[in-house]
Amino acid sequence: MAFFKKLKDRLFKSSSKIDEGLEAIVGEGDEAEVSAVGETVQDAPAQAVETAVASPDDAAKAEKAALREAEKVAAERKAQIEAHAQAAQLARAAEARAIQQAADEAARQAAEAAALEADAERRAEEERLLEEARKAEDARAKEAARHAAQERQAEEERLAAEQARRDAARKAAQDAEERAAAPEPLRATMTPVAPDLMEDTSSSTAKPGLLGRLMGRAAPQAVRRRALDDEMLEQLEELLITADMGVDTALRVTANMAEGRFGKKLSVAEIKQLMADEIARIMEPVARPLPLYPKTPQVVLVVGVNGSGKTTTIGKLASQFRAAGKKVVIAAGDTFRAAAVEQLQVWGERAGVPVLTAAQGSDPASLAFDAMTQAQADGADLLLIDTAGRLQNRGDLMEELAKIVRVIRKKDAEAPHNTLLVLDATTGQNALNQVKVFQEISDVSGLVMTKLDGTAKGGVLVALADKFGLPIHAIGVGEQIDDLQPFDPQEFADALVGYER
Ligand SMILES: Nc1nc2c(ncn2[C@@H]2O[C@H](COP(=O)(O)OP(=O)(O)OP(=O)(O)O)[C@@H](O)[C@H]2O)c(=O)[nH]1
Ligand SMILES: [Mg+2]
Repeated sequence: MAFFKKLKDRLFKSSSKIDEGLEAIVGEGDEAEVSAVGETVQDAPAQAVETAVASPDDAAKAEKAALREAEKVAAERKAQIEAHAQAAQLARAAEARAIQQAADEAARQAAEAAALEADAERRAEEERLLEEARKAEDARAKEAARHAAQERQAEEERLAAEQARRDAARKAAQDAEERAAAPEPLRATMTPVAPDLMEDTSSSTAKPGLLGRLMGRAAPQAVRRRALDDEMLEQLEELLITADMGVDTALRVTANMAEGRFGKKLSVAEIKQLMADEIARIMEPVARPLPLYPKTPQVVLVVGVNGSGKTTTIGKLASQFRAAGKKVVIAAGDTFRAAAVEQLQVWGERAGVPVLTAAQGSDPASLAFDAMTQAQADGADLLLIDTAGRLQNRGDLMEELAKIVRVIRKKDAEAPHNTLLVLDATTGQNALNQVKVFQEISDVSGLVMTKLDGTAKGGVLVALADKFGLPIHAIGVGEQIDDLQPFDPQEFADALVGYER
């Protein structure tokens, strides 16, 4: 019995260490078998002795039978013990398998749980990424919508500006027509600045006396004044901006006007003078006539957008140089339109200057080269080259201008000596943009501002001087041959603000 107890104890104590348990079991089994067989064998002779008392034969038989019986019992006992040992071993193995299975099951469940968790995490991450992508897409859509709205607005503003420009041009044309009989000076056609200063004054106007009123006579006009304050400066700024001076330049002009004068009472005339002087100060450094060089022929390349006044300006320039005793040749480099060539021929005739032309659609660069050859052969002082202003295709125009420059440089490495950008004053602030664009595609050396006779937007010239500092060689003040004037900053500034000296 001790064997089973030990076995049982071991089995349950060391169930996790199956190997060890098995060793121990097998070791103890051998011992138990030996002692069990011994016990059985000791019991059997006792019975045989008891039966031998009856008769010697019978006793011998009985002893034999008892011995056989004892052997049989011992064999059965041994078989029984072996069966038990086997059953116990099977039970232990089954239990170990069950434990192993339970462990496997636990591990499988843990792995499954981990996989589920990983899966949940992955799904959460996917969800997060999707959410982010959705948000990014939303943001992109919003941005695109905002951009489209801005573009729409910009387009509307551009169209409005275009319309305003056309209206101004139409009005300018009407004004020009009206003035044609007796052309007015530039000054009279510009919008006087500071028109509403009279409304806000600090000094009262004396009323006419009784007699004066009865007689219908007005009292002498008192000079109205207003203290220079923030509000007034803002009004002045706005006024300058409406004259297309641009915000930055308008601010600079008013800030300089205010310096040391804050709180001071100023009359309209004083304000106009201050303003005109400030504007003239900005314009002074850029007022430079077209420089003439000793090297001839001096090549002047004339560039600018469609309709800015290039051809007209070339006609006027040719006429003035001719009048100054210079020999001039014109090249009709705008071979794109037949009408452009004819227009230039008319100007050439008026100015008494030869105009070199080429067939419509032919290469302007080759015409420029021929014109250069002829100008050199004729000993001309100046070669003025007209160009097409098709900015619709900037790349083409850039290439066209670059090619003209390339070929004339074969004749004179320093040509063109001047690249004149012609700007239309009626385009207002757009002129600033045109300068930027033409500076990118050509080597602009100076400006001519046309149509200053018919616009309230002359202020853009101040902004141009302030921003780019390019020389302003001349201004166009009409369509006639002598309507091109040297640029006089003080006269221009006075005309712009409506100040009479
Ligand atoms: N009032 C006024 N009109 C001008 C002035 N300069 C040019 N013009 C007019 O502006 C229009 C266009 O002038 P053009 O000389 O043909 O302009 P362009 O730059 O050669 O034009 P494209 O050859 O089409 O590129 C014409 O009707 C000119 O009479 C100016 O100073 N004052
Ligand atoms: Mg032209």
